[in-house]
Amino acid sequence: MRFDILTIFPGLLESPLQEGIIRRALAAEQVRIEIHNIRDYALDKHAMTDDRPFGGGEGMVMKPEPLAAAVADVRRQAPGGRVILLSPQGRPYNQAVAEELAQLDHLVLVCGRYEGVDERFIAKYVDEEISIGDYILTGGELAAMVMVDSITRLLPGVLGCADSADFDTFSRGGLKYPQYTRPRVFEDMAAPEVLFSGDHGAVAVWRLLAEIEQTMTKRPELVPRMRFSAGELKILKKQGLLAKLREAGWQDLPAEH
Ligand code: 9D3
Repeated sequence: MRFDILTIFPGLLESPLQEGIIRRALAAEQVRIEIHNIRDYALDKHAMTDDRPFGGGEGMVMKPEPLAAAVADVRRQAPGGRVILLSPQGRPYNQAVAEELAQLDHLVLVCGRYEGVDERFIAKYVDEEISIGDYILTGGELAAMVMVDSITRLLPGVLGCADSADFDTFSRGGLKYPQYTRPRVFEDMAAPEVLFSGDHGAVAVWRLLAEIEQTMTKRPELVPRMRFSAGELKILKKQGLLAKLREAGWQDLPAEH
C-alpha cells in the first residue's frame, strides 16, 4: 500500500510514523508513506495556500490551485490512487471502511485546514470525503493518521499472528474480554482464579462470558450484531444465557461469511 498525504503541516505527521508497528511496516516496505507540503505547490511568491471566502464570512478557505498541483505531482509519481479528502462532511469512518480501503494499493489523503476547501477542487479531484467521527478537529491531519494506522495494521504480514488475536473478537462483533498480567494481586485486587487453572476450556468459557458481559454493559447497541460459533452457542445455552442475550436484542441470524 502507498499513502500520499497532502498537508500544510507535515511536521504533525512525522512522529506517529516513527514508532511501533507503522515504523516496522515502513522498514519492511509493506507500506510506503509520502508526505507532501501543499505550500511547495503554491504559485505566488508568498506561497499562499488559503484565502478569504467569496461572499464574506469567518475564516479562510484553502485555495484550489496548490491542491490541484500537488495531486497532479503525486499522479506523475504514482498514477491511479484514490483521492480522499478528510472532511467533517465525509462518510463516517469505521472498521468496515478500513477493511475496504486496505484492499486498494494507493490512497491520496488530502488534509483540509481552516473553514474548508474550495468546492471546485473537491468536485474535480476528490473521489471521496471521509470523516472520522462527530467531533470537531482543527484539521484533517490527525484523521489521516487514524486512517493510516488502522489500514496499515490490516495489510498482509504487518501484524504477527500473536498481534492479530483480536481478530476472533472482532469476528464475534462485541467487545474484548478483560486482560490481566503480573502481579497476581494488585492493590488488593486478585486476577480471576480461572486464569491460573491451566484449564484452557474453562478459560475460553470465562472469556466468552466476559465478552458478552462487557458488551452488554459498555456497548449494548453492539449486542444485536454479535455472532457465535455452534460450540459457543452450546455453552451459552447450557449457561442459560440465550434468553438474556435475546432480551438485549440479540438475534440468532445466520453467519454473514
Ligand atoms: C468551526 C468550523 N466548522 C463549522 C461548523 C467547520 C469545520 C471546518 C473544518 C470544522 C472542522 C474542520 C476541521 N476538521 C477536519 O478537517 C476534519 C474532521 C473533523 O473535524 N472531525 C472528524 N473528522 C474529520 S476529517 C477532517
